[in-house]
Amino acid sequence: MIPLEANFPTDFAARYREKGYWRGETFSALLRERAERFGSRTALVGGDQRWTYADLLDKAEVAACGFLKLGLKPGDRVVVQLPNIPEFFSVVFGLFIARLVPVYALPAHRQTEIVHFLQKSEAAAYVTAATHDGFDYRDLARSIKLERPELERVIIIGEAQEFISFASFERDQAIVFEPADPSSVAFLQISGGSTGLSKLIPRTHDDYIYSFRASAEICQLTEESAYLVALPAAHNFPMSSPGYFGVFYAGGTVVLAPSPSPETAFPLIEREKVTITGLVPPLALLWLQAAPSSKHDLSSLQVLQVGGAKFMPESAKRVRPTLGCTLQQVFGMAEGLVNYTRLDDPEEIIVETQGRPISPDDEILIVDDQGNPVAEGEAGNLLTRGPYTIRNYHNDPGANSRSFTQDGFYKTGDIVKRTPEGYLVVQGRATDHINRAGEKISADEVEDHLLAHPNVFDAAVVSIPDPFLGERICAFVIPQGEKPKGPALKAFMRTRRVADFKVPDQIVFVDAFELTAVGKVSRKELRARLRAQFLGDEQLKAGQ
Ligand code: OOB
Repeated sequence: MIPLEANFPTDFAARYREKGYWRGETFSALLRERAERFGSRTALVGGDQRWTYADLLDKAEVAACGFLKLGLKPGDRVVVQLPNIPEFFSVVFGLFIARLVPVYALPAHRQTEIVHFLQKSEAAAYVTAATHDGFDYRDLARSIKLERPELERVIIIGEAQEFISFASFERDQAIVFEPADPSSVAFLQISGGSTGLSKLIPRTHDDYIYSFRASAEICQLTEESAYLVALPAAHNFPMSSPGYFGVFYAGGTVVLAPSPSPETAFPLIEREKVTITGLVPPLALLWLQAAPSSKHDLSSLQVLQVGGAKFMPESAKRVRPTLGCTLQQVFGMAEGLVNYTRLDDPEEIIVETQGRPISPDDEILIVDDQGNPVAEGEAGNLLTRGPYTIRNYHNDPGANSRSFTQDGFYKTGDIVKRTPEGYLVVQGRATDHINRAGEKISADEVEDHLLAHPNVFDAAVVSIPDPFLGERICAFVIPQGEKPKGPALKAFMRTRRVADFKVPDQIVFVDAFELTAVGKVSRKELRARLRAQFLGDEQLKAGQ
């Protein structure tokens, strides 16, 4: 098995410890300590369940015993694909206690993505729910097993059918839990996937706990805080910015929303007196639209965080007057670096910028395409290095050489500029992915699927600005033989067993891609040209 490595150089690691960022805390020790300190306080509310901190520890220990009794060994990786249900937390903390390594998949992922995660991480087990949102994950598990018969352990929350039932896990007094090494990799997060399939991001106890401990402080969380998990729990934003881990750190309450829609979220905010939540921009727009006529009392909400994609100043301005709370912009990435506007910043900074880094030791470089620093205030490529930013992806030498500089800076792919106060303003990005409502979709990956269709000669996938989603996926397709219909191509994408959010929103058929005089054009240039052509061509736009 390929070892999990974080690769922080020893001098950096020593400095991060010396400065008190890395304190040798681990997830399991944290939960134990919190259960002792806050035992009877409510940790978690989800569906009709309310768990205290003591309940959460108890259930996580039972889960840990169950996983170990299946023959899993410390260090084994386990793909976890669960919706926002309380068991997400008993599973994840159970894995931490057993020193197993969660690999987080989103509920929207399908066979192609899950198989990729299983393979890349060499996972020994897969945990999922029986059904969610009208989808049967047991059917998914069955077809995954056909493709990967070596996947022996499939654990189901709910009616397990032929699989292993999570409900059958029992405590075993004979099992002794060994403490984890705080500098070891605690879990694998998935990248947005700017080129090809998602990469796996190794995060250590030390680095990740620092990021949410400091985030909890920036967001002024206390035991009285109630955080609504409106986004999928597996995503880095609700996980740690400050997210539910930040709330557990502070001893507050985590409230799970099965859906982020105002109809579901607003009653929960009223009932549980939610104080803070995080949304992607399209959801924030929906909430802004729904709030004025809502009969629910949203007055407990103190902070609305918005991040994952650019929140435009005109929308940002509306948050305080409409919802009566403070907006906090969050510009982060699963690879590490997270920026926040601070709660007491002037309104102009809150509205116009995407915040500044968590840590004084987050190093920020803004460089031109040759790697030279741009003049202060100019836009350039954002590179970063710091106490909670990874130095490498797991099991991916190609991505590692592309995404990191020689001296260990992560190339974010984002184009930013920095204000004189040190706040970042996101201007765009250098890579060709599509940021669709906060979901990052690789243009390469979608093109590859389209090219598998017998009547597709070539395809170029680009992002098109969208008033609601921020960006939508547009595929330019050159047909061959019988020209397929747009809906048929979309249906074909679905047969490729990928997450639905990767299916192009729009398909434009063209006869050819314009070539340069030498007859050669990079995909990047081609996409840029098609995009410009689309945006300038009223006929193309009207034809959709
Ligand atoms: C968050 O994480 P990822 O890994 O899904 O995506 C990271 C990318 C960034 O590199 C940037 O391109 C984009 O998402 N992004 C933003 C943004 N926040 C993220 N672009 C413009 N404005 C923003 N506020 O999306 C994520 C992770 C932790 C906290 C928040 C978001």
